[in-house]
Amino acid sequence: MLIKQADFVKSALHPKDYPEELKNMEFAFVGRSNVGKSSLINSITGRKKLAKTSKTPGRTQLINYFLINREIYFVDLPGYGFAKVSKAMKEDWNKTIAGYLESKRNKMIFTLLDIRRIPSEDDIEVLKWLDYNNIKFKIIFTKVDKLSNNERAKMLKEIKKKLTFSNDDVLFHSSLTNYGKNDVLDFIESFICIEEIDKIDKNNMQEM
Ligand SMILES: Nc1nc2c(ncn2[C@@H]2O[C@H](COP(=O)(O)OP(=O)(O)O)[C@@H](O)[C@H]2O)c(=O)[nH]1
Ligand SMILES: [Mg+2]
Repeated sequence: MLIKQADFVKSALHPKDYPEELKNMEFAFVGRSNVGKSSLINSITGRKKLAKTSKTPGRTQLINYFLINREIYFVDLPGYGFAKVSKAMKEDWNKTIAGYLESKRNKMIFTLLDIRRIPSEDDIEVLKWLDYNNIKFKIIFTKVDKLSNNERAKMLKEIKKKLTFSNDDVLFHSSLTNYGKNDVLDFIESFICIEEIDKIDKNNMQEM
């Protein structure tokens, strides 16, 4: 997929404030604060300042909607698991994230994991919850520029002690070098195509 257009649409806190759903499904980015959600959105859209990134974790507290090629939304969610905020603030953010995940939006969730870290309890909880609730998701390992191939293989081995997956089923990305950018874009494109075919199938079934 070639991204020709990417525009900020709006920030929202509650489902009632989300923009009206488009014909196509939307793609949301979830993960711990600082894992690289906003940077990933900027990398794949080729727009350096579209989503606000920050060295200080926990800056994005709202859900940010971006319209891509006038046909799909990218959704930048607040990060979870940032230790240095009050318990009340943490609860508010978790509510915002859960509100989105539990919403009936037609969505695909990218769950971002830092390749240098063992997944946290929060990460595992989110992945289990998505799986249990049959919500489509795809793991993207971020910041792969920070490790050599050797180190990456070692980390993956460690991470697999906590999480079951095959290397072919996950994506790897670096916002610094744009490594893996096309893999993410191809995945999104193929997903939109599958959705289209599903819709055609459903329509045909109704006509039969
Ligand atoms: N080296 C490197 N740094 C990254 C990468 N992605 C994000 N960062 C840095 O990590 C920090 C947090 O990124 P951000 O996108 O704001 O994370 P978010 O909180 O998940 O949205 C920023 O300082 C980014 O520059 C990456 O792929 N490689
Ligand atoms: Mg962010």
